[in-house]
Amino acid sequence: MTSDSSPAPSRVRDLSTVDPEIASIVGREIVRQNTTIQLIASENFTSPAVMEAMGTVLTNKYSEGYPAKRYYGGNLIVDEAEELARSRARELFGAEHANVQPHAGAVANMAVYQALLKPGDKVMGMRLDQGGHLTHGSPVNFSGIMYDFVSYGVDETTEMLDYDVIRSLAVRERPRAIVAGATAYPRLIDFAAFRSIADEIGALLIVDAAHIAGLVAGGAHPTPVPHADVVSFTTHKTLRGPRGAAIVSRAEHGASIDKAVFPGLQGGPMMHVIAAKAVAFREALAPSFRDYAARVVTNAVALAAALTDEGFRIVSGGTDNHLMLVDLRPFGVTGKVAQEALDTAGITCNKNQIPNDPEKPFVTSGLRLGTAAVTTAGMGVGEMSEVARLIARALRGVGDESVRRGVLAEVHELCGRFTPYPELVG
Ligand code: DSN
Repeated sequence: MTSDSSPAPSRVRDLSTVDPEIASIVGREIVRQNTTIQLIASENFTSPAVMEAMGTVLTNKYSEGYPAKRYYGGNLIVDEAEELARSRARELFGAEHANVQPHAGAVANMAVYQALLKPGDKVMGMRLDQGGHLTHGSPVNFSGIMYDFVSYGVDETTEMLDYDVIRSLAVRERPRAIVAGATAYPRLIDFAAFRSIADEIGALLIVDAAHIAGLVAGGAHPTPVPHADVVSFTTHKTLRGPRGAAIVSRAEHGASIDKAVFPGLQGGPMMHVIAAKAVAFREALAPSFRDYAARVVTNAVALAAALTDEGFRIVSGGTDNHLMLVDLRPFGVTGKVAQEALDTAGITCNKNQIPNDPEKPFVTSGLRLGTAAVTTAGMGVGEMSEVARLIARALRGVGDESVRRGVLAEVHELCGRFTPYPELVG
């Protein structure tokens, strides 16, 4: 209830007046992102333009259906936003069809499976504890419950995909589809090899490019699009867009993908987010994005090398993409302890199982580090050495308050030089 003398809440423009608690949370999160180092491999700093598109009246519109085929009126204007997003996605990835409505990567994968498979079909995917994803057949996920997944992993010695072993498994199991893609695999994925394996057994090839979508768009990772039947990806990781997902595919799968997303799984699309996806695709089509994608990889290679110099073991000996897996066992700390120690020292990352990890998923022996966000913030190869030194110092001094404070002070100084949102204050 509002009194006659005060404006209705919807007319008050200032969040801090309408909801001081949420305003305070937003303000403190701005400070956290501006003053600490973000190394979570699936995160990035999206642009002010993308965020502006998300905070618009497009959030008010109900648009079930697709452009020119909506269930409600009043959609002619937002249709233009979805058309722009679809055509830019097709152009960016050289794809025949695009669906930009999935709210998240997991929903995108669910839609892909629903479009191409029947419950109970056999599918091959990468094991979660070897670098895959929950939706690639984990027994606790819908994918493992609804479909008969068989899993491949990495070679025990090289810690890389062995395409001969994957081929043998595929020939033996004869899945209806093969899922290629990962959330914690630091090497290039050979999509042509996956296509040839799929062709040998008449299987579909589904690529989950969530992590590498920005690298693919920027030419820093070989594209899966010509090889795959369908490619799903999230828009907020290396692609640097709003939180959400999209699916690109061959034209022949377009109608069934669209039907699976809506009405199969989702209701109304988020038109404000779709508009923001269109902005992100436009940004990724700009020549400067190619430079960004290349720098993400150069920084990852530099960070992995600097961490090796500090005494860490890097899984598979290095990285070709935006991320690396750090084996912490030489330092005698678990992933859980390391994540918490680094968090309190101003370095944000996530614990992650390494291949054949003796520790449980909530403890782990490793960390996953990515360079997409720090590269957006402007850091380069020199700063990667500084970051590696700070990580090593923090983890050599776990439990030592003076070490923690010293690292945090240096983190603040570094982030003062590379602030992602200097125009935003908390
Ligand atoms: N949570 C994502 C990641 O961090 O890779 C995967 O869904």
